[in-house]
Amino acid sequence: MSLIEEIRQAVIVGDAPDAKAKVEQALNDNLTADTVLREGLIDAMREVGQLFEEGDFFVPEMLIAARAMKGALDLLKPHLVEEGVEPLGKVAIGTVKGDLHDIGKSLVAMMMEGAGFELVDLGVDVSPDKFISVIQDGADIVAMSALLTTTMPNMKLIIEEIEAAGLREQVVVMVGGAPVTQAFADQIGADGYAADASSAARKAQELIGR
Ligand code: B1M
Repeated sequence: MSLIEEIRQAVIVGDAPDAKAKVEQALNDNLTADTVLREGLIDAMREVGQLFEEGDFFVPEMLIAARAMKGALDLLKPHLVEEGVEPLGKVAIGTVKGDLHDIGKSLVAMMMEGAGFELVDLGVDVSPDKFISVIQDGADIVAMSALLTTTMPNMKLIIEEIEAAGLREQVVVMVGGAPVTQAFADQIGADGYAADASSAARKAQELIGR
């Protein structure tokens, strides 16, 4: 088995120490950080997403794999910067105002990071102002999560505030969360909706044209 394949397997099974050790070994063997990222980590997370969609993986397995990917990615980041590898785009993600649920949102963030995006996690109970300021700081995608039917309307409010600030044209807006549907996303004028973390990462790539 090649070293890249060993990295992929370590991430898929969620063995964080092994994933880190193998990434270190790959860098010592002069493999480029870009190769390790794309053929090792990103490809592993693509497979994890597929296993989740096919019902072979559940949320815990996906979380464990995403943590292994994150640990390995932290190790890789300085090398990626050195090599001048550009992320696919910058995603600002947060759970909307009034809502404290963050497990699904964090999973979406990890899958998007695994897909090659730079992530700014705004946390929970995020006000429209915070979303606006992160767009002004260059976010390409605003990703909003809501788990309560009572906080879903805040997604519409945030889109309206983005419009009022004259920033709507320069950002892609994605929404999701258990009570959110494609019909709701269309109704409030979001650009994209995804039902789960793995399709959210794919949708983000699609929306940004990669
Ligand atoms: Co809350 N809660 N909760 N809760 N909670 C729900 C959501 C609820 C459905 C439970 C129920 O009644 N059956 C219900 C909402 C009912 C409704 O609105 N119709 C509810 C309620 C009522 C409440 C409180 C009001 C309870 C109270 O205090 N009376 C309160 C509200 C607090 C607040 O937010 N202001 C509350 C509090 C809490 C806890 C703090 C105890 C805890 C949250 C802990 C935390 O997140 N750190 C909690 C939990 C754990 C849940 C349940 C049990 C599980 C949520 C979860 O983490 N799911 C939930 C019931 C349920 O969903 N079965 C419930 C796992 C997670 C991986 O899935 O978040 O759906 P999910 O994310 C998925 C997708 O939705 C999607 O991808 C993720 C991964 O595949 N996705 C996106 C999510 N965001 C996305 C964004 C995208 C795309 C996809 O693009 C941007």
